[in-house]
Amino acid sequence: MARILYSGNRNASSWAFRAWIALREQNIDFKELIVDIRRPQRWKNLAEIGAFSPPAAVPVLVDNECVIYDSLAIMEYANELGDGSLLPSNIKLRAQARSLVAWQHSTFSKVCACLSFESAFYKEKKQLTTNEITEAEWVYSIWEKHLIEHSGPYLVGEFSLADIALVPSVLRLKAHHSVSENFPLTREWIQRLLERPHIQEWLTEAYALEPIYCEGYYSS
Ligand SMILES: N[C@@H](CCC(=O)N[C@@H](CS)C(=O)NCC(=O)O)C(=O)O
Repeated sequence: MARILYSGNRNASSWAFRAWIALREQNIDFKELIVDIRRPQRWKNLAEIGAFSPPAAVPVLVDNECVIYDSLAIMEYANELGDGSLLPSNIKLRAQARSLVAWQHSTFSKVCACLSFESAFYKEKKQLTTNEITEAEWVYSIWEKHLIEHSGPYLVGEFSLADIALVPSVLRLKAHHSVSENFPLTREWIQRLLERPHIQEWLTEAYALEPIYCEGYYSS
């Protein structure tokens, strides 16, 4: 097998999760090597990744001589290697899908910043602050608007990279603050999204792992 995805722990690597979903959804053949990014071995293992990939992070897809780093580049590559269906053919819808992906990729992590991906898998969840609840509700309202505008079933109509990019955020937000009846389309979208077989496959493995506790989670 000449195509290798250097991935991360199922319950820790949200970025690898996105790349992996895109590859699987497009039926791309690849071998996966899971890099253990738990501390303290994280540093040694990522340094080894740095020997062939400048960011020294996961995910990295090595396709023969081509090293593709960063989940966003891998998602786009998966879509192009496959049938291209993960981005809408309509230019404006495609731009909207890319806007959601870009937002997730750049500043979205500041939303409820103390809710790491790892925390989505904790048995005991902390209580959110009032500000965090307001932020979560605001995000749900934005997803709801997208779903109303495009009549679903996914954020920009058909299933796309936008939905894939948001899976880890869906998990960490909904694990801490359930989506109320005020956002009926969002509730249905989340259920539809998380029931996709590939996403289920990753999550089943993730829930079976020992949780990875992040410092400060219960005290922040
Ligand atoms: N922008 C990168 C972020 C990758 C990233 O931060 N990966 C984490 C694991 S989920 C990592 O390897 N971090 C190591 C580091 O940043 O030192 C991407 O989308 O692939």
